[in-house]
This record gives sequence, C-alpha cells and structure tokens, in this order.
Amino acid sequence: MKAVEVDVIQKIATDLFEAERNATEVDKFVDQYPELDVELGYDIQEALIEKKCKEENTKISGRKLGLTSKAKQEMMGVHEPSYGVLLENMQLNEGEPISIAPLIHPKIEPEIAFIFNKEVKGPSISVTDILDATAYIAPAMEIIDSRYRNFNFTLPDVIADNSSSSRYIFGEKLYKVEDVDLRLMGMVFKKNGEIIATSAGAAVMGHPARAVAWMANKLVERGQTIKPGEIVLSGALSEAFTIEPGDHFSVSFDGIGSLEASFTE
Ligand code: 0L1
Ligand code: MG
Repeated sequence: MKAVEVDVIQKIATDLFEAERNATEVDKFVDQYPELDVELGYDIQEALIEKKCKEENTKISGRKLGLTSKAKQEMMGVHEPSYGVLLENMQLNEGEPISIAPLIHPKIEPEIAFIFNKEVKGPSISVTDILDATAYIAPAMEIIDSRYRNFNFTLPDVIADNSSSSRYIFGEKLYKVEDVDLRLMGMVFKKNGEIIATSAGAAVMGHPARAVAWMANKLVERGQTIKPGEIVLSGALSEAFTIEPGDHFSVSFDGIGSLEASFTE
C-alpha cells in the first residue's frame, strides 16, 4: 500500500471516529478523495474498527449486512450490499430504555440475527453452509446512524463508515434455524402500536442466509471469516424508520417470537 493511501485511510477513519464520538455529521469523502473505491472503503472500515476497539476498550462481536434489498440499493444508487462490524459495546439489552442523545439521526430496521457455532470460511459458501454453521436465530433490530450529512453517501463512503452501524438488539430467546423456513417467515413491524411494515425473510436477497453467504465469500478476499460465537445481522426486511424520543418499536416474526425497543431523549 502506498504511503499516501495509508494517510488517507487514517485521516478518514479518524474523521468518522470523531464524528460518531461528537455526534456531528461529516460530508461524504468521495468528492475530496476520488480514489476512494470499495476496497479502500473496507481498508478504512478496518482502521476505524481497530481505533474503536482500542479507544472504547471493546471487542468484535460479529458482523452485519447492509443494503441487502433491491429497493434500498436503488434508493441509495448502489449495485451491491455492504457489510460492517458489530462491537460488544453496540449491543443493547432487551427491555432497557435506549437513549438517542449520543446519536446523530438514528433510524431503526427489523432484522434476523444468526448466531454461529462453526467458523464459516469462503469462498464458495452457500445458503446450506450458512444454515449448517448457524446454532440459533433470533428476532433483531438494528439502529443505524450514518455519520454522513442527511445519510448522503456513495457505496465506498458508507463502507468506510462501517455500513452506518450504531447499535443492535436481539431477542434473549433463541430458536433453531431448522425449525423455520427463513425465506417464507413473515414479519410485522410496529411503531407506537401501528403497523409500519410487513415483510418476509425473502426480502433479504431472496433468502436471509444468501446475504450472509455473500458476506462470507467477500470476507475471505480480505483473509477474514465468520467465527464461532459471532452474531451476524441479516440485513433489513423493510426500509429504516426514523427514531424520535418516546417511540416504541416492536418486531414480530412467524415462528421466532418478537422483540421490543423503547427510546428516550
Ligand atoms: O444496515 C443497513 O442496511 C444500513 C446500511 C447503510 C445504508 C444506510 O445507512 O441507510
Ligand atoms: Mg441494517
């Protein structure tokens, strides 16, 4: 890697780290750094995660998929999904009120959590390989919070920003993956008691495990794998909804129960 690239990686990672810490927005970087492509985006994401682990004294707990639905890809003008890293200090506990004060402009989306008990190492990972390595699944919600002004970014920008990761929560009760059909599994998402979205697992790349397989096959290009004990969030089954203080969201899935989250100032 050229010295100038190393400088760009560290500069953008530091700007994104500070933006999150101070809850301030930044402008997308691609205009300033035309060399910013998907690969450089993942280099920056890695540098950002390394910095967060060190300065926030936390550890990697898993991964997340982003931009997995065609609708979201079209909305954001991108042509492929992205992945990001989950850290232990991003996990929220079921039932605890969640303060949005430290966040910039948070949104919430319904997802499925996969909990792995075997390593998954690409290439050529299939849906079946993902299901075989999955110990449990659970209903989940992801709180995303892009550090970019008005969620305005390109694919390399959002990858650098750890795919807008902020917080995540999944149900304490875990379910065996073989007991459900993830593709056909229905989902109802409610805000303050009103239904705001309905969907099924197939909204995530035709099958939520296909999204996870895509990621496993991408990870190996960077010498990485999904590790036993890690959690992977599938990608959203609906659009993301803005969170306001006082909001209460619930997600219910056919066969794997439900999960609730309440937000405060
Ligand atoms: O988890 C997601 O799908 C978010 C990925 C990044 C796109 C966004 O911030 O909306
Ligand atoms: Mg998500």
